[in-house]
Amino acid sequence: MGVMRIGHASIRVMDMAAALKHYENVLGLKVTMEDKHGNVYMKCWDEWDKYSLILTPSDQAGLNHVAYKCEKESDLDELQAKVEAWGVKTVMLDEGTLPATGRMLQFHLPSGHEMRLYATKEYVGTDVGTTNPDPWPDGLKGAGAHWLDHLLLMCEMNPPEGINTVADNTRFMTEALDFFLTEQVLVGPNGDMQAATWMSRTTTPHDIAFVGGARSGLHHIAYFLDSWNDVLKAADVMAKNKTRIDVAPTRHGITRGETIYFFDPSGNRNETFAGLGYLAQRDRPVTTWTEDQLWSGIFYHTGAAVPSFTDVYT
Ligand code: M3P
Ligand code: FE
Repeated sequence: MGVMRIGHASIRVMDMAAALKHYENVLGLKVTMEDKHGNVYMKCWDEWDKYSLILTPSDQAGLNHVAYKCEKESDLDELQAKVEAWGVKTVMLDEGTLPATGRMLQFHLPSGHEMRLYATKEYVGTDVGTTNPDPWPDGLKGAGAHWLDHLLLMCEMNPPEGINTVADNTRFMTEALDFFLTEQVLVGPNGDMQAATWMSRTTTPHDIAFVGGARSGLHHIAYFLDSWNDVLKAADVMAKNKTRIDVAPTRHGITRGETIYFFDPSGNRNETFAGLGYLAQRDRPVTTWTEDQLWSGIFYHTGAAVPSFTDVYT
């Protein structure tokens, strides 16, 4: 009951043709639909709902909203009551507000990011079907990403002013949406201030993450790959396509993920992410990273600070 998983991200792009080339040729998504406003809807081969990415034409990059899929329509009513009781205003958007999608519960996280919950989206099936399926389809392009895995949101944090929307979001997601905490970075003189958190509703280390920054924004959207070998191959694809790589293949201490960070042509950061990390469970003890080991958590091998990684985002 409640939230099952990440459903889609709606992001702004400045050059639709360049964005399409990127998401098709580098990540391997396919276009499934376009609307009369010029928005383009895409999905990965291993996803079964109509879309997981909406590209909207704009003069600026960044996130419009992130949506999570609930199990049942009635979950939306129950969660609306819980979110409102927590003190966050909501709007129930009508079915069809987004094409091929049922009604959506819309609200803003304490950090200001727009989140939507929905329970119904048109089923189109994966590219291998459900009867005696092959392990992967023919004709995959680029990295051949399996699915949209998670988002990382930068959240306004200004401790002298008493502002920490990482902690606020984490409490909201726990209390109102029943996510559980898997990992956190604790900072400050008493080592008790949440500067970053990773949260789950599934059995993987994170379905969403929050990191403190000067302003709220989108740090990255991440796509799942099967293996470290696929991560290496994805980097080859990026080099061939002259993709702007931010961080070449390496491993996170946090989540144990195997990763590459790179940018779409508008400057939205993407990640390809492999490894299930560990079995995330509600009773698993929360992993804590201390301020002095923060960068080992982010880039395990070097442990070296890469300021542009946390300072540059849309
Ligand atoms: C991940 C991940 C930051 C850490 C990022 C970690 C931005 O993206 O998937 O575990 O500090
Ligand atoms: Fe990530």
